[in-house]
Amino acid sequence: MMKRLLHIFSLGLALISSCLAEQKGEFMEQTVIIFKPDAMQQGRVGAILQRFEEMHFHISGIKMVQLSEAILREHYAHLADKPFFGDIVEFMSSAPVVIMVLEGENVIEEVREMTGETDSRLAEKGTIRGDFGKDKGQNMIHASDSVVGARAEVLRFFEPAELFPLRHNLAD
Ligand code: IDP
Ligand code: MG
Repeated sequence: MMKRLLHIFSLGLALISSCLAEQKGEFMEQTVIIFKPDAMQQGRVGAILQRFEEMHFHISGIKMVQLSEAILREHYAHLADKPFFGDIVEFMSSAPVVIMVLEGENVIEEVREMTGETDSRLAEKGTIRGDFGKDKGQNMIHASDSVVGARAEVLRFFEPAELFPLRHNLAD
């Protein structure tokens, strides 16, 4: 219990300090992308990554991992009361995934636009989910949906040593 409280407290502190750093212009906006098991199995990682590179977003971290049920329960905590919660956790832990941090001006919103609706069947053609996804569960990628959400996700999935951010100084 005490350990969990300390963990939440340190996460909060890190969140506040990194948001302040961003406000001061020391960091560019970041977002977290997870190439879900369907993207991995259908060989879509390259095609999707190419879209991000064509937007000139900077890759500040990228790795392949097998996500644990514990980290997925935390990541999808906002859906814990939904009947499909167990299915997402099971699907996302069914195979290793590629996870990355992308950086760029307005990257969170732009990537969400490129990603399309949660339900791939409703996502517009030209979006990642519209072009490659199957349905609501198998929708190719996760992408952060807000600055605060992205910060928490960067801290959740990456160690500082795994990140190579483009520091930008407004005075340069
Ligand atoms: P998002 O990925 O578009 O941000 P969220 O509402 O945050 O959507 O949901 C997270 C993930 O949970 C979705 O990407 C999808 O894989 C899964 N999910 C959401 N709603 C449903 C549903 O109604 N059925 C099955 N899976 C769902
Ligand atoms: Mg979401």
